[in-house]
Amino acid sequence: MSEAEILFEVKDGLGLITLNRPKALNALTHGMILELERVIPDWEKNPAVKAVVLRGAGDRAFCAGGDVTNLYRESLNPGSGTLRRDFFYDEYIVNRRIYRYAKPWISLIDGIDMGGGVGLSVHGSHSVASEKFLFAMPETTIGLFPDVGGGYFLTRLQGALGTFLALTSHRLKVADAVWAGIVDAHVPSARMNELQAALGAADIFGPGANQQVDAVIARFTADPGLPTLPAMMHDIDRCFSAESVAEIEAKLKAFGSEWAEKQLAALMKLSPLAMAITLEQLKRCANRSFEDSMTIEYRMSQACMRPGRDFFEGVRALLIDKDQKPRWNPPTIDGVTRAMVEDHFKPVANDLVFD
Ligand code: QUE
Repeated sequence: MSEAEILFEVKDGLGLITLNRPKALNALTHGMILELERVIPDWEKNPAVKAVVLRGAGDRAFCAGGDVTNLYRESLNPGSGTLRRDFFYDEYIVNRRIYRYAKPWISLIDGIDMGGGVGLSVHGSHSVASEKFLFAMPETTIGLFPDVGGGYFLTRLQGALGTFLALTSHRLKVADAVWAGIVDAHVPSARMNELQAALGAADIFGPGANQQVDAVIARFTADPGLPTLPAMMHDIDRCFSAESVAEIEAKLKAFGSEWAEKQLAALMKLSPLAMAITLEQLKRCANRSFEDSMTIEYRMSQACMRPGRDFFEGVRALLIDKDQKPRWNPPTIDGVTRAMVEDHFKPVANDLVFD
């Protein structure tokens, strides 16, 4: 008997969800996504559930992302399965359900929260993070783009911060994430269980439910320390407000600081096409509804799943063979054409469109 990958329990009026693949850093499988979509609509209507609390099992991760290795495995037998279509489709439906959820959706984040994990936490009504929190949208590292609603939430951060996080995969600790508004508050790891018990004991109902949750969280909030981003924002805005990836690279070169050189070196390792489509994604999603953003991202995801695309090479190099040497196609940003980028934004069969 293998243990369930995701656990559900209703206790003290809370719908408790535990992502339960600790050895895989709780990375989301398609099965976990389908289970979420089976249970959480019911909890939204069920009067025995006043709020949802989401946690990750083990002591390292909340959720490290989507289980991209299964997508890679499917690609080894072209035409063999539908995971490449259904995984993203069903994941984005869950992201949208969380964004529109009628009850408090509270993520207690006690470790790594990246990619697909962020899609479960950032769109909810509340999120708290411990000193073990580590955030990133690292998809350009594997030839993908910051999906799960990245186009929506990254473009609503201050200045060019979202573009910076999306392109460089830069990691944030809790103080910076609170400062940026990516999580609501810092709660020490040692007090997470106590916070959950207090939520279970609290009155949470009606139109004041979110404020009632705020008040409980406030009792456990601690100072996360000094953020590093404020001192960086001037440089981020100068270098990452640009029309193209080539322009960002040129600005970083011209800037000539140690910080700029470090960012440029980071960009040089990433998929040029992934960076180009990511910048286009952010432009297109900046003033769109959540639903429109998800439709855009679904089209992009399907274009990235076509045979021979950088995604498979990225997963191979970083997660399968672990040689850390992806051979991107095209290898540099000047090989990326307008047509290659546009190809990621066309309607697809089985399109994800919300009414
Ligand atoms: C970039 C990414 C991801 C990544 C590594 C990157 C990503 C992702 C995983 C991941 C982590 C743990 C697992 C797993 C996958 O790693 O999105 O199956 O067990 O999900 O450099 O974007």
